Amino acid sequence: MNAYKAFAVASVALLIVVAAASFFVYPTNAREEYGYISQGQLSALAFTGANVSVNGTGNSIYISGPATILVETGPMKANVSMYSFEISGMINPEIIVKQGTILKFIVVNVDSDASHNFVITSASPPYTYMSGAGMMGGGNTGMYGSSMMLSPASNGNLNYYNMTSTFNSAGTLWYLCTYAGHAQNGMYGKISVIP
Ligand SMILES: [Cu+2]
Repeated sequence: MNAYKAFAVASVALLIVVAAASFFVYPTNAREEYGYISQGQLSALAFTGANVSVNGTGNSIYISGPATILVETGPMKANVSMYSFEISGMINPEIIVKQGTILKFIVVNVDSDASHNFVITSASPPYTYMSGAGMMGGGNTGMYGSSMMLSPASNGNLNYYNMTSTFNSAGTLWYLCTYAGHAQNGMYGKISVIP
């Protein structure tokens, strides 16, 4: 084996070791993932996955087990307030989740002229103009998680943030946008964790 070959083999071996170490050190449910996607990539994401039942007439979604939920912030739709979340085709639906469930939220800001985030809290409405002041998270902070503030879409790039929350205790929680004035104007919804 010449020196070049030995170097190449050593490099590949090192890459494998580093990749394996990253995998074990950072489980996916603890890693913050963010960036931007195109409208086409968003369309490919727009799914209702396993363990998810949508009740359109009840404006609710029931989740019986581990699932991935797509949350679009600030939908640009006629007759829909910009102070909204769109989940599985519904506006600010109640999310009913079985206790103990791990949910991955893919939060995508589809609004082209406002920033939004997605924060889970036990603080109930009504919310004030600055309701988010004490809740503002820079990442997966707080008991149930919060996305970073996502800038408006620009040049077809939609900012997203992935977060994972485990709902271990039965009770009522809320999701909201903590940008000043948004929750006050209705940008929130209920999460019911049921035994
Ligand atoms: Cu907002």
